[in-house]
Amino acid sequence: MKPIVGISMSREAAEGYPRDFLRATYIEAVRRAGAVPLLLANCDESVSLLELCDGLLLTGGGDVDPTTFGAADDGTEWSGVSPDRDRTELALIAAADHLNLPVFGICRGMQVMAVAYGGTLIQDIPRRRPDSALHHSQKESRERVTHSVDLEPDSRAAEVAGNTHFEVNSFHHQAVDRMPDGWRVVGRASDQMVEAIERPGERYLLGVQWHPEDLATAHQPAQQLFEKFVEACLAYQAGREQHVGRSR
Ligand SMILES: [Mn+2]
Repeated sequence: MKPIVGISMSREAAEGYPRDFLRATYIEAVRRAGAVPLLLANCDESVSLLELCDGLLLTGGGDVDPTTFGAADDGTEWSGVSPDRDRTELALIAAADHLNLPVFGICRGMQVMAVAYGGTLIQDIPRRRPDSALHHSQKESRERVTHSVDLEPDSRAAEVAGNTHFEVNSFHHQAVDRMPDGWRVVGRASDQMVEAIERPGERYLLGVQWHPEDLATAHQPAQQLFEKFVEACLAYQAGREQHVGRSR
């Protein structure tokens, strides 16, 4: 059986009603890499579905509530804050830890990983870093690349992407600020904004600030981010099947 990747979802209001949704490029990227996507709704019960999963993909979306990382509201204009989503994803990350699952975080997903392990976020790049000449909230379409990233040559991120310097897309006004203990910044934009993080060690814990799911068909590093993550999920699945009681 193919490995199963649990995928977190956005929660935002549409026409006045809250809804959970996911852009289909995430689903297609996971499928192309050879895994089965399992969408995880924003509710406490989703944590039990992780028992079925071989990996967790944390997706992009609205801002993380600053109270989750102990920050005061600094007057930033928030967009898409959802306490239900924050609570669900923080619980999923804790459960993934317990299960030793591989985790891949994209955009908000990388930020929520940093917060879950004790890091903080820059709440609004234009306010905190007005000197940045880069536009991290690009107006171009999602499959267009607009700034470069440099990855640390000895990082998992560089090994996975197969390259240390390439162009990416960018849809964020927040960024990782203080890093959690035991984690490492492994990618930066030319204005030094954090673009990739990982926790060194055997377990696959990697986050990127850009959106490889929107680039993956034409962009080799983006495609490989999904393929190598699914390889880690396959290895997890193989290990799980050796343990009586954890097979399905
Ligand atoms: Mn960026």
